[in-house]
Amino acid sequence: MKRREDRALVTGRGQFTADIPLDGALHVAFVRSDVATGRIARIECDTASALPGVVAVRTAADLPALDGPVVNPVLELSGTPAFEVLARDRISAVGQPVAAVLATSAAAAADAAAHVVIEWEDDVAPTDEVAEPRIAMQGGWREGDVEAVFAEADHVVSVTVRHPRLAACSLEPRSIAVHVDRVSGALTVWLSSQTPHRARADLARIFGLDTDRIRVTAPDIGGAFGMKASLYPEEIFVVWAALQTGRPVRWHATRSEDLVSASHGRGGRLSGRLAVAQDGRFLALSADVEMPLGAWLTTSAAVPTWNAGRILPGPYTIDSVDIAMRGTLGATAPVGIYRGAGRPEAAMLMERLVHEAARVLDREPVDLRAQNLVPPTRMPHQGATGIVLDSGDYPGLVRRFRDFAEYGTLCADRDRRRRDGALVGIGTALFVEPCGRGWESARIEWRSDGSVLLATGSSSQGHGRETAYAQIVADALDIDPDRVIVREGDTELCPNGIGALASRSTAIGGSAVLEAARELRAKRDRAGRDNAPENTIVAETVFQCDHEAWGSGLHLALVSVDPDTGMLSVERLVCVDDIGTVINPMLAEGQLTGGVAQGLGEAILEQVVYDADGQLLTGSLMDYALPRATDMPEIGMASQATPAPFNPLGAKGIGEAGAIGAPAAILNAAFDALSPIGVCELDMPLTAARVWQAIQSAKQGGSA
Ligand code: SMO
Repeated sequence: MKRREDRALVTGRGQFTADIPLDGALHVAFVRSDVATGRIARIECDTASALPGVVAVRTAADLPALDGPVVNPVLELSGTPAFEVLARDRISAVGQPVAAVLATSAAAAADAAAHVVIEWEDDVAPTDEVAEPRIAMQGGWREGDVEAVFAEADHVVSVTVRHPRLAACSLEPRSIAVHVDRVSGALTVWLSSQTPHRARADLARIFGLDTDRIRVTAPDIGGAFGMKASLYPEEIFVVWAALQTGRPVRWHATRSEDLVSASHGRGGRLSGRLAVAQDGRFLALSADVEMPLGAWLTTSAAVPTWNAGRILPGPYTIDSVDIAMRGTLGATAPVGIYRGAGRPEAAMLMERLVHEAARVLDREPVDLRAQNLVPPTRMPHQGATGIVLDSGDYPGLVRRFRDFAEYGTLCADRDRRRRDGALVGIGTALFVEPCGRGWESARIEWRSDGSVLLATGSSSQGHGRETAYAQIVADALDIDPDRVIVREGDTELCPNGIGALASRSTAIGGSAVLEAARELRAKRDRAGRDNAPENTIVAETVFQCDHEAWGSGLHLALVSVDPDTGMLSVERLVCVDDIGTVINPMLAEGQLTGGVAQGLGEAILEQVVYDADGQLLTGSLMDYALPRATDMPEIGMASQATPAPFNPLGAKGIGEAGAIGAPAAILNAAFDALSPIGVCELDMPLTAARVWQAIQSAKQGGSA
């Protein structure tokens, strides 16, 4: 079934937050800090205030103290920085909002913002903050006598991986429009969000309002990727301004505003050691996970660090682990969840260690993995960090991969090209992916005209939920999907819910939809078809799942390197994934493709760069390199399904799989291509300049 959302979207009839008509709305433009640290000496607003169309210029002095997001404490939090809507005294990062102009048009607001002058006093140099990172969260796991195992192991391999800091770059930047009802004072907030109910709860808390006085609507969303799961200072300001003026207020971020102040992803430094027996058994793992957090903490700020640590042992039986994690603050934009949220970091470190172990033991890497996998007979399996792998057939996945990828032939081709002098490599990555737990809601009505109305607490961030949920309902009720109307992303029309994140919207959200549909069917059968046209039948469920569903995948990259320029080409990618029950293969393929594109971006192109003064050097898409269609190779895709046992759909997640598997496969392939000429250190993104430099260092025998 094709995406029913697309007809409107591709004919320009989608309705994004910026498309919402609001008569007489004021537009906001933010004046942002152009230094990373320092004290605000004076803000000169008079010139800006006098410009045509300007209604007000606001600074922190005009604002009450307003709270920010509440950080999900999956790790022990310490030294949580203050949250500020507009900087009051001290600056914490380049791009931090310092003042805001309210004007009758977006252009007038932007013009006036350019006339606000901020005078600074330097007191702390940003480099000092970089030199002494402040720890804001930490945690870890110790299982077994790790040091003794390392001391006695035949081999110990070690690896350090530095992840580039990434920008989510959703097609639609952050966007908010707010309307205050003049009579009731009730607030309507259109917000480009993947978590509308959470946004409502946060706004109610921050402004001391009842939740039923606030309606948050997430209309069409042009991507989110984790970046739109937490409220931002800018958004809180817009709501405050609407409440304060009683007028509609709106703000639609520019691309550059998103690059400088939306939450970034990745950026971690992970190092690990793996103890391996001569016969190939993995004996112990020790790892150190250090993640940047930026200047303030989003709702899920701790999640990437926590995920990276707990998922690290992956699909392998490793009984002894010593894993330490830290999140550190810095004078930059915040770093939060971004497609994968720690899963890519875990897979990368583990799979680099596996490839390194294979090199040292002179073993074939896929073969070495197969020896150490948790067997299906031991599912569910509790790992050393407390994670419970619910299901999966990892050896089966390996067999399917070997067969589908024609792995033996690919390797033979590589060896032949290598003998002819080419720099060519194959890398593989086997990973597991936890896909949400907790609850989600759904309400279904059988209406007198024979249509079925589904309202889901889950939501879409542009990833086709309307289509998938209509299919689930149609299957359960044995009706045509066209008869199913889907409402999502609206706190007034939908039951309380969580939203679209953590690869949960099918496994958890879809299961809630299925349970509600089954209940509806049972009610209808009890009522009998004769009564149905007159009496609307309703079913409402909250589905609760205490176990995560764990997807898995084995991805392969084939790369070649031009020895003269360092240009790395990803020639082929193969993805074999186990996502349990698949609702819509086309949607799954789309999700995987998008994830692979973002994973390839991390591996070879993308990087947010700050200089030593904390200045952002990648403030536009001229400098921040997103993958284009021509950068994407052919992707071979195959699947194997082991249904998830703890949700009624049997579904696992696919939204993040490509972003997890692709970078590790590509980095492993790059090492495979370049280690024969002595390259043993390479950092992402694998730009031509970096690869060329690594080749030159190796030639001079100076590679670290
Ligand atoms: S990184 Mo996600 O949207 O949980």
